[in-house]
Amino acid sequence: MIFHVLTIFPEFFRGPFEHGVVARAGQSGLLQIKVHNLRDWTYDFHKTVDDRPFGGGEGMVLKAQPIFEAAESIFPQRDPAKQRIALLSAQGPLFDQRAARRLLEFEELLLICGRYEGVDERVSRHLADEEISIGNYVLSGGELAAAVVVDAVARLIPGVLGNEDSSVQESFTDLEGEGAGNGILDCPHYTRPAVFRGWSVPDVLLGGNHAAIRKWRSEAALEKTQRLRPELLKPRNPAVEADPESQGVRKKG
Ligand code: 9D3
Repeated sequence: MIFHVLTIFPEFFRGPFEHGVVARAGQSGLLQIKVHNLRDWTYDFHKTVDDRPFGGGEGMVLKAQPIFEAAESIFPQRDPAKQRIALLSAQGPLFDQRAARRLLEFEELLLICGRYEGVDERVSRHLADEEISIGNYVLSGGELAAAVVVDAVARLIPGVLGNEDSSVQESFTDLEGEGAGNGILDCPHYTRPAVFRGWSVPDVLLGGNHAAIRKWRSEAALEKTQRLRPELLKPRNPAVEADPESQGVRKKG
């Protein structure tokens, strides 16, 4: 899979993508990450990417032209079935594990990072296939969000994790499941020592009774979910399963 990131801060991505699973996957050829500098598609001396908003108001808006031209040169033969264009913006539908799985189906993903007060709305309406927000909080730009999306999608690529199976039995996998599964959290984990500052590891984990351990883990996972994420145990709106577009999987118009 090829990840393209379009940004005015290409140097931002040196850190995040040069470590961990993403870096190793890059070295083994399972994925490619290409960071593009938006200013490469400007023609004026100052490489202007932003301008004042029509109608007045605070702050600057990223211009449509450099973003459209960048996308057109990154995807010269645009095939929407194989190439996905996503605009990282605070206004988008929330990114989750289900969205990560959905993006995995594309051969190439272009992540456009917003900055300043916003991005010319024509990018959202006439270029991007979808908008993505990573959460209900205000960031100063889309770069951190793009790194999150790359990480979440990249680790789902078969062979990217050392253990091919470990991505299919972890905390949020159930959330992606079809049908009734609402998903619950992973069970708690402990390692040595058996007593740390007076806090003991549950006795059952120290014995070799694997049936008892399985039972404890499943009960502890449920208890932890109830305590930390009670909303996961409530039934989900079935309309979302029937109509993914209601969760922001958007067709272009
Ligand atoms: C403070 C300005 N806001 C209006 C009151 C709008 C706004 C513009 C630009 C809010 C945030 C940003 C920059 N953020 C992103 O580009 C962004 C983002 C985010 O802020 N939160 C969660 N996900 C994302 S993805 C991109």
